[in-house]
Amino acid sequence: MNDMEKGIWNPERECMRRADLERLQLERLRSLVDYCDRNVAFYHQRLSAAGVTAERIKTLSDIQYIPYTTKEDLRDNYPFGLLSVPMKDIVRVHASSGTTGNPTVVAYTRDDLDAWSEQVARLAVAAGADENTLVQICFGYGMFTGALGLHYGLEKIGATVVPTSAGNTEKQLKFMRDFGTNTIVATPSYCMYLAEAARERADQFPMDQYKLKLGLLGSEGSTPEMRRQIEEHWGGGFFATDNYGMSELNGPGMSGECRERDGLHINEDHFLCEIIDTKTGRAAAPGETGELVVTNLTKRGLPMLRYRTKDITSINYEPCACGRTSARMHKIIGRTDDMLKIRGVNVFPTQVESALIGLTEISPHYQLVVRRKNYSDTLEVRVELIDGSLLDRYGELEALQRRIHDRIKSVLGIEITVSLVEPKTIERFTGKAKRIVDLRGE
Ligand code: DLL
Repeated sequence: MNDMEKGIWNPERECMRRADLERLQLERLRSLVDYCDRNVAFYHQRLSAAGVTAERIKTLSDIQYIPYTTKEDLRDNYPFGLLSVPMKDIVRVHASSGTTGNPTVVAYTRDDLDAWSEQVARLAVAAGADENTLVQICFGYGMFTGALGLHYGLEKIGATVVPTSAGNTEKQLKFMRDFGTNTIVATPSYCMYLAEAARERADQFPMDQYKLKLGLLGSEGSTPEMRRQIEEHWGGGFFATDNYGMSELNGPGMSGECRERDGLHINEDHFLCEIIDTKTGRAAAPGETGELVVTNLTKRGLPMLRYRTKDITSINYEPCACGRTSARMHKIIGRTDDMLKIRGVNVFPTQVESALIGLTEISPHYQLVVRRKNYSDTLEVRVELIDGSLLDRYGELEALQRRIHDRIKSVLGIEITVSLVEPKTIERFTGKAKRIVDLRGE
């Protein structure tokens, strides 16, 4: 079954004929609805109120009758209200890093962990990993799903896993050089941070001491331009893929790029995806951009029916040049809730990032500061200089500021202010970068 040599871990599943796949999805959806109805009081009430039973699901489009599940539902049932099995059958618990209110708790049976490892294994192989992979996992171990998710998936394919966790730059770089680490798992921003740190030490440790060839990056958005910079910073043919997932849907493993990097392959036999119009809750037209809604067809410990991810993307059902037939989602464009609305205009941090990349005078670290003045929102983009002495050369500084301003303005279509700050003054993150500082409530 495992066909790593051809770069496909599970061809039987990843290259299914669509008709066969849809038959399997329907069978799994019906079984999941029946399971939720019988084993989770919350779902039983929701499904009964909507008049939905497994028998009512005759085609995949009948999924529309199933009510959505939201993050608020998980929080309201904190910590274990949505479990479908007794605690003795749960072998792992994770939680997402909620900044307000109760965190979102998720739980796995042994079968859930097996399915999760399988999902991650497929995406790791699609990215180019195999049993010769020696990988440093630079995600924080702990309640976050990223580290253990990738850890188990990579072990499953026979890779050598080094669980360095996030932080401790000197150790990370030393292990990379000494172990001959060829693969890194990290957020794009931390991968960039490590590359910068390696370059800063290049006098002592030349860049050719690093053997990194592959980055399985994910857990936060990044533009193609940012990826190009990360790859250039590491050099030596370093190649990075984008990987998507969320705790509520196991963690990493839902979708990821293959070597073609033309969309993120969805593990469709496990995840039934829909795109909806956030405002109306209705299905978007095929290929249209909207909010991603996911039903985890195989998860049992804490099952997830029609989960509203708040992530914005579109889905392409055309087969890929890599040979997989699985649908591909577009890189996440933003979230319905980190989307800033500035004077009526939707703004995503990724738009600002794409305007900044390619300017040699600035580093890839930036922040968007939103304030409210006279009932109107203002956006300040704080950008970090590479050379601090520019701050003393007023003419040059002003010209750079104007250039950045004009670039961002032409992308966003709204007036903004640009502040250029000293090198290394914008906070660095070992996990997800926080780009938005929202001071409107103050
Ligand atoms: O970030 C799971 C994960 C770990 C995915 C490692 C990939 C690699 P959460 O902490 O629950 O789970 O955060 C989920 O992060 O709804 C997206 O908004 C965002 N996100 C995750 N991956 C990407 C990505 C993990 N590749 C939330 N691009 C999601 C953009 C992403 N946003």
